[in-house]
Amino acid sequence: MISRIDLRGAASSEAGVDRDLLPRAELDVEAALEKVRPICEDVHHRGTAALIDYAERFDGVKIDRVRVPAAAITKALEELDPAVRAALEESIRRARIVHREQRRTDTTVQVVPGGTVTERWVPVQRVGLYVPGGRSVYPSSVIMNVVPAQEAGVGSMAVSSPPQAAFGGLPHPTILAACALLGIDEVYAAGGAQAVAMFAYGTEECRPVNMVTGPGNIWVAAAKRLLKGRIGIDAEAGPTEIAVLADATADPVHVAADLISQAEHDPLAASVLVTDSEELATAVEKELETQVAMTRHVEDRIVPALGGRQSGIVLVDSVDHGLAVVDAYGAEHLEIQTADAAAVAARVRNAGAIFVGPYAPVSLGDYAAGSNHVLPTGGCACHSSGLSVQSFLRGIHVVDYTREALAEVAGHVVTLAEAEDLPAHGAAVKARFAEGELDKHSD
Ligand code: HSO
Ligand code: ZN
Repeated sequence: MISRIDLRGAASSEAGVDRDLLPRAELDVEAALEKVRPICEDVHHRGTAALIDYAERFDGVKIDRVRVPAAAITKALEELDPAVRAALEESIRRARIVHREQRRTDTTVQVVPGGTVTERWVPVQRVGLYVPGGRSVYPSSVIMNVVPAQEAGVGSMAVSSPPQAAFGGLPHPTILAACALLGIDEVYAAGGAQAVAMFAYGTEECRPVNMVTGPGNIWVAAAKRLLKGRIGIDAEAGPTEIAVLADATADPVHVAADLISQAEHDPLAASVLVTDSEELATAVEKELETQVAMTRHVEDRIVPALGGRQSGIVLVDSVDHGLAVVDAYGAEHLEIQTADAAAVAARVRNAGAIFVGPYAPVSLGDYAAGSNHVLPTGGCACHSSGLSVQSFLRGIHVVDYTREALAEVAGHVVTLAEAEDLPAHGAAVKARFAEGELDKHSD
């Protein structure tokens, strides 16, 4: 069901681990760009009318407005299963505890007497959150996007999710209920690239936003890539990934369960075990057979995900070698299931999130650890981080210098301006002082 890749005997430094030997899915967003371009332009020009047409064409449902009425959102919460409501509330509570602490404070640095630079953290003014509605209806992802934005102080937020024929052209009721729990009352029934275009350009019903976040399929990713610049976007979300770094002390039952848990998302999901123990590898292979037979989504997602070239069991010489491999891979989720897991985890450099020891499975982070589950995929963990309060803030430098402080450094500014053949830059400084006045500051 899952292939083995034997890297034993290979170089063990990070530089020596060939990324191309490691399993990984490929997603061709570029090819989707040309398909989404006319859709985005159509929404730009025809607004709501275009969205209504696309609802019929892509979602198979006739709607006469895109904005979801407030009453539908309230009703969805009233009809929500109380156990699901309690779980969502606990998830929100924990996410808030963690994200609230992420809020950066402004810093003012006095560079010289009379010269200060303040870094002021200002929230993005208006954000659009895309929530998928096809195979994946994830109210947990609503929480993971909305909570950091709210804790950052984003003043205006709208959610969009595809209209569902089964629910009279409204988004899925659990998504609406999650919005209600989070205090979001501006919700639209639009999906795919057209929803991103709605947010970017605005329509009669929806004011344009400054930033669009949230997961989505390849069309959503392509629209975000196309409209980036006009809007800010979060990282492009590819299929989910789990890597487990485990030694002989790991429990194969846990490891197999965790590998299956993320394979359950998508036939392109990646489940990778990196281990120095051949016994563990064999035991996990056996466990996978047993556990897969007992779960759902087997043929359509789990079997293709585990059997795909993006998944595998990677055999390494040692935990140190394993660390080099997981750093080269840069997994979205990395579990450390080794002796002294915390010490091993502390040495990891590249991962979206790290889950330490036997009692921190990725599923905990998906729902209720308090951490965020919108994380970099496809190796982007080597340069990017997951969604956080920081994602919704801009650091604005506020430069405040007195006349005296400017005079002090004016000579250097003029010199650098001349060196760059930009004399007008120097002149802008000199214009503030009388002839000869700067000379006394020239040393
Ligand atoms: N593991 C997914 C998030 C998710 N899991 C939502 C369950 N629901 C990507 O981090
Ligand atoms: Zn998940």
